[in-house]
Amino acid sequence: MPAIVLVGAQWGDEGKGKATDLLGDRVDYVVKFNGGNNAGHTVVVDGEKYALHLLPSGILSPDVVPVIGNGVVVDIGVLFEELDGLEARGVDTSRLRVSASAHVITSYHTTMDKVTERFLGKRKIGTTGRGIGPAYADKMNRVGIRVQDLYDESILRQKVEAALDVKNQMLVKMYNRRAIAADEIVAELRGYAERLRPMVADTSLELGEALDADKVVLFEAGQATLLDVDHGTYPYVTSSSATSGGACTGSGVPPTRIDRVIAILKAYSTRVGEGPFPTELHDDLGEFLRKTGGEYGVTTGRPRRTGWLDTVVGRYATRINGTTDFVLTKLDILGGLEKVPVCVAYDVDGVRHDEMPVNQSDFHHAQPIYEELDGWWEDISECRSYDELPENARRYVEFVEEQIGARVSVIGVGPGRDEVIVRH
Ligand code: 2SA
Ligand code: GDP
Ligand code: MG
Repeated sequence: MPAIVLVGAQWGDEGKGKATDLLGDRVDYVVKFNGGNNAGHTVVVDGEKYALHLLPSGILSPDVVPVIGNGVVVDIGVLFEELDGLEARGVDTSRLRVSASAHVITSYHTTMDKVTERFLGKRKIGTTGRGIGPAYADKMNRVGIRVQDLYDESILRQKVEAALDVKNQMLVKMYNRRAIAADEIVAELRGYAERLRPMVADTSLELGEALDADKVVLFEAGQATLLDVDHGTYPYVTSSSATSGGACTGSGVPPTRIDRVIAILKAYSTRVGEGPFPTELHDDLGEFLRKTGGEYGVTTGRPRRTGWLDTVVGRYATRINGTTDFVLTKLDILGGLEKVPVCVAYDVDGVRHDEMPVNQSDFHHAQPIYEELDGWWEDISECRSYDELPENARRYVEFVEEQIGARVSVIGVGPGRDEVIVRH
């Protein structure tokens, strides 16, 4: 299994970081291919908790080469902070590779992100404020700055001036803010160049060579299927390709080399930021899931919206990603409930939908149709084999498999590295 893609099936925070870390022993490269420091992955190793934002989770495994692919947007100041933080805790970060073609997030992107959200008011997206959308907008507008541009001051200056042209007019005329000086940005970026230099690489070439040599490469998505710019709940999405197809465009490794796609599905649903969420709970049960599941943003600390599992979303994640198997995380959190509702379809203005409605307005009106499964009281965090799970927990897993049309090969029963059940 040389090339594996790992994606989030819902709205993020399914436990992708832990799943990547789990595979760590059998993997040679871990590649981040989309997003930037908007991601928040929590990995617990030997009781120590690590929160990663920009770095691929593979950075914690000593034999893994972590790679930041061309599809990522890199805030280099944040990258250095994150590297320093890990080094201070004894993690060797020297293996990191950063694509020369990855785009850079500068301070004008974070400024634009925050200003735009404020300007949108009630129509805001609820972004993480990390400059992600504006950096991808510049990339598409062909006024982005790439990592390789840092090494030629005159090219860098021309590109920064081009990028600031329209933005400064907007900042001054529309938002009543001061213009940003190109000199400041050039100085900041040039200040990063030498420390970054040894990490910069043609990562597409290195990954191609690694696959030729039968190395195992894991592509780790940031965010998730319903936050994908094409396949998510647009416009309430992030600005990158978070589904499995993004692994190819975001790394320069072609689809013909991908062997397996693992989607991470949380046993219930959460979402941060704005946008439709059919199974959202606004009651004590929602609070129960948030408290018991520790559902607060890893990057921003925002409380996450919570709700029951939505298998229409799971089915969609199977189709869009070509999922070969699922990791079902946080099953332990559902313990102690009399009944566990699972959404199996939607009612949209009196019409049943078994698949995700293609029309945005329909999805905004979707009312969940639930099937109620019997709950379990036992603490399952000590279970390490499928047979040890209470019967009703097993029934839950099998019901989910039936609904999403794919196998659940791993079940999470706690945050720790070893708190999993691997099914054979
Ligand atoms: P952005 O900043 O432009 O990517 O925001 C656009 C939408 O994407 C959502 N988004 C996320 N959703 C879940 N988790 C994310 N990572 C962090 C975490 C989030 C945090 O792991 O907890 O700490 O708040 C993430 N990143 C982006 C975002 O909420 C917007 O809806
Ligand atoms: P990611 O963005 O998908 O990597 O997920 P986050 O790290 O943002 O959120 C997942 C949270 O759930 C983290 O705090 C993990 O430590 C935790 N977690 C992962 N798997 C499990 C599990 O099976 N059970 C429990 N209780 N916690 C888990
Ligand atoms: Mg997260």
